[in-house]
Amino acid sequence: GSPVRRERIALNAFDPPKAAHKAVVAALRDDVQRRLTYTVGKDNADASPRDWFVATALATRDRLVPSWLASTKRNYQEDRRRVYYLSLEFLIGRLLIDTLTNLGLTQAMRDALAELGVDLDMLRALEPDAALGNGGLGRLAACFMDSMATLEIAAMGYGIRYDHGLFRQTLKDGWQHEYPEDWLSFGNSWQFPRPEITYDVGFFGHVESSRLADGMLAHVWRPGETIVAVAYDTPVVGWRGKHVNTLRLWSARAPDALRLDAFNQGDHVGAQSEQARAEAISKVLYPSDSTPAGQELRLRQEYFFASASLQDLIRRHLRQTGDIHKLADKVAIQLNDTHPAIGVAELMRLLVDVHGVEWKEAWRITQATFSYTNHTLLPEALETWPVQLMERLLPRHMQIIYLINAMHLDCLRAKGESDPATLSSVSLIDERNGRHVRMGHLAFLGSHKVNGVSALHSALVKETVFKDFHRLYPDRIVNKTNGVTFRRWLLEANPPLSRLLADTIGAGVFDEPERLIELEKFADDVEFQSRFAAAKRENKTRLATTVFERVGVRVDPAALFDAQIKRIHEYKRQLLNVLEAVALYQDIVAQPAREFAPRVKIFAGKAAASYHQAKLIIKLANDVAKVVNADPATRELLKIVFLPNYNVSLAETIIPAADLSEQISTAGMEASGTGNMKFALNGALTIGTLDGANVEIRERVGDDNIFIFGLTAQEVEQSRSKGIDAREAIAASPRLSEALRAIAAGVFSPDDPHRYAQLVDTLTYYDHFLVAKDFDAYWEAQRRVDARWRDQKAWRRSSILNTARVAWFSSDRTIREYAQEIWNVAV
Ligand code: B1H
Repeated sequence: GSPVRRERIALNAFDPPKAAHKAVVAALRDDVQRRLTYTVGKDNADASPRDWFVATALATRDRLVPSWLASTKRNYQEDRRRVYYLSLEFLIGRLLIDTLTNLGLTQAMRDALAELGVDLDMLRALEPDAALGNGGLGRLAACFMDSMATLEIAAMGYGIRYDHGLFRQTLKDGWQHEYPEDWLSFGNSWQFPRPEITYDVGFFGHVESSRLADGMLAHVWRPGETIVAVAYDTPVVGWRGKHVNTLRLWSARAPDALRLDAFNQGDHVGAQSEQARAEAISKVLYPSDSTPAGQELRLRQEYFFASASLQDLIRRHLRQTGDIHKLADKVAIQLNDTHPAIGVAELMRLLVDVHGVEWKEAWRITQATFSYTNHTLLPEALETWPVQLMERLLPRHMQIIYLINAMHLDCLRAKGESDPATLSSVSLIDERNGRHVRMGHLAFLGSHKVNGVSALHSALVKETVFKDFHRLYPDRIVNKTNGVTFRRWLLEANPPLSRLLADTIGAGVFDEPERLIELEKFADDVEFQSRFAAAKRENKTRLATTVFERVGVRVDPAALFDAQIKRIHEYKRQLLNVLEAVALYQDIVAQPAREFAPRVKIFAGKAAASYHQAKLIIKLANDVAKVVNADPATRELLKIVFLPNYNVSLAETIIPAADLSEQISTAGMEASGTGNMKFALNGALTIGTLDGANVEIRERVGDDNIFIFGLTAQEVEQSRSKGIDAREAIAASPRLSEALRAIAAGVFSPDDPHRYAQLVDTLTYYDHFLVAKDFDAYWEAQRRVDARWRDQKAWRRSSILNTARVAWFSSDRTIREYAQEIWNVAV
């Protein structure tokens, strides 16, 4: 951006010019007032806090619309290459403070509302989280949208406007219960409905083939069902409001809102049911993180949004260039995992059947346009669809997939590849138990670049799932280590630290995060250390209040705050953490004279509703917490809390307050992690395995400022190949034995002493995630944590060095790499 434009919006929360600030405050106050009166339609005296929220959100939105329209216009006028990010998940969270921050208007809005007698922080808490995602994959998409706008890339996100996002979790007696989430019940102030932007999306039916004059076959798909996709746009503003992109989410409607003919014939119920069937497609987010649902409705969701998005971007491209053959010159499409991979077949269909492009040319365009991000290696997570289902639901796409497969296998045979095992492993069809279409293979073949999300994960992608593909196409797989937006995860989530950074190294650090490295020279400065600790303390006090409000447990902000917050999954090993808590509790009870570092263990996270083992682990954490917290013998040395309904907003409260970040997955299983980056940025020290991006975090913060333990990915593989019976490992660890004995004996479940018998059994005989093998190393690493904590000077130094050295994990860096190495767009 030019210095002039910077100046105009340099209403940086840290340094607003006085006169300008006053004028901005007055204007915002009048705008909010006008919105309250004329849009909400309420008198100040009658306005509820929610009315004020809506008025404030709309007044804020008004401030980004001019930049949004200008960005859109500029994209057209400069005929810019466009990036489309296709994702079934966008885990956005709240937008009020995010938007104000990016516009540099937070303080001004706070002052404007104060003049109206309204408190911004009270309004902030009223906004429902947009929870259109499960976990890391969805949150990554949201961080990427922020960074693409910040880097002024002409980008658009495409997804589904679910009526209901990720379920709301409550804990009743320690058990998880799920309730529908209802983020739209009071409207959505950020979205612009676009009822005029609609596309037909077909399902079922048959394919008609006819011979053309030139002897070629033409195919027309006659769908048996048509659903209408309706667009809803949300502006996505980048840092300093320079550029605004669009997140376009599709909602499903029946072709005619109410089939009037049926209605008139008195079949009101029949007419409604057709509508209900159509609208089911955008009704609810599938609530499984890392394991696909495999149900027909999920495939309908995937095709629905892939088709609508491709039709929309092709229409835009044709309006701009009039030449379908130039699509790959003007468009890059990123597939966020395989969820939109059916788009490869859909683009081929649109090019060949609808736009009359010759097959080979269509394939060239498709490959040059798409690229694909893999987010997991878990075998159960790799999407496949039964051929029968695909043939029934999408008959033309099934034909196209067969044609792509034939072309692909012919090409390999022509290159001399004849090994049947290789050919069957790279086939798009898995013939092993019932025929299935492998969506990962389709995404790989249809893309010019395939990427993993951390250095370790990308290496494993080459060695495992895509081993044969990698040998055949050695240049296709690349690494793009994940990142997080520092706007949300530092500036907005952690005002005390942000102010300190601005004071110490200058507010410019939010334009150039690399300047965080300048903190290094303050790492041993006692004065700075105490200010750094004071900022942390402020966040911890705030979290202590939240903890008391939500679960009624008093925690001491002076204790070490140890947090593991993420989806509950066996591979993430919350169980390992709970076992360590039990062992620690037993130590405290057994050795009352020993010195212990006071600790608060904080858990939060949701389990997929059908994932029984994960739900039992939640119950165990709560059972252990109940006993430990009630036992006077712990003398406040150990408290355990499980905060319900983990979401983006709760993460924003916990992460800035954490001292210790638990990243303890079985090595080789967490593709990257992004919470790990957020914690380190906010000065928490990591205890973790050499998994995902932990490896790269260690490289940057230095071995002395992170607590690494446990088996490496290689050792995990070797260990598993020898068997997963854990009896030997348990016998070798008196501490683990004792903890398991107590759990199995019902010490933490006196109301149901056998509750954990099966869980302990499974761990003993089928320890697939190597909890037992890693236990002693984890315990020992935790005691290293204690030792560092007792030396507060050393702890603060490490904490400062974490913040100083993780600038590289900004999603701006990640997106710059995608832009240069995958999308071929200038940044
Ligand atoms: C990640 C998923 C995922 N990997 C299937 N895979 C889903 C798979 O609904 N489904 O079917 C939903 C989500 N999510 C996560 O992606 C990884 O586990 C993290 O390690 C990684 O940081 C994140 C972003 O790359």
